[in-house]
Amino acid sequence: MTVSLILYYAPGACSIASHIALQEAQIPFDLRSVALGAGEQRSPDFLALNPKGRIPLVITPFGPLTENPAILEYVAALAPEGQLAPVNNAAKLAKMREFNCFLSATVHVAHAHGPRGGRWAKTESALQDMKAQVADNMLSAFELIEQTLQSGPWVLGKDFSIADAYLYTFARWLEMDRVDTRGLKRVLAHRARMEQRPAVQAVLAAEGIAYSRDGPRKTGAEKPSLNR
Ligand SMILES: N[C@@H](CCC(=O)N[C@@H](CS)C(=O)NCC(=O)O)C(=O)O
Repeated sequence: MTVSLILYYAPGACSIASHIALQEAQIPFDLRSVALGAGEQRSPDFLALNPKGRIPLVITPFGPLTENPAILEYVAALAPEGQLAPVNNAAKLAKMREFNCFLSATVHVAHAHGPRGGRWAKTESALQDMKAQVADNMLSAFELIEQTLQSGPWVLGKDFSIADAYLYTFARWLEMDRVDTRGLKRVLAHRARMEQRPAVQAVLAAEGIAYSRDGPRKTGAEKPSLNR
């Protein structure tokens, strides 16, 4: 089945998970960049497509689709032979969803308390308190992920899946979040392993963003952005 998809994204933002999945799936899609720093996500045109005012947003034949976990599973369903999700194994599928839910509801939110603290608090001292917790909360979450990666090389073990694209998204932010990564050897190795994949390399080039610290460093400097 050929579908026509459009991904609204911002360079280096969480939309990179959906971008990688689309690239891995080798299905045709178009890209539209959204200038988050300029507030384009709150423009009437964008809000008409996604009233949440967030990316990623994918325009599908059945209308707009938001939320990374949902987009990732939709893309996986379009990919041939279940190469991006264990669609025929209920237990593995549930484990993958468990992992993706943790990323979406805990890891992403822990990160957002830094750059987007204004969603939860207004006073300067409350904002500073939340910012100060980001590194610790991200580290606690990533220590659990470090255990998940014990069997490796991928989140689900030997099979690559959309959970790997999603994990890579947040692993890219560890330094920005001032996380002490010394105890996260498997996470860092996973991040470097992701950057060996041609699909990830194509996405970094398309978004114009840099490899992570241990990656092959083939692209130029990351564009400054207020993306997350
Ligand atoms: N729960 C959503 C979160 C999406 C989200 O927060 N996206 C950020 C970029 S990483 C965004 O659009 N931020 C713009 C803003 O908050 O104004 C998902 O997982 O897709």
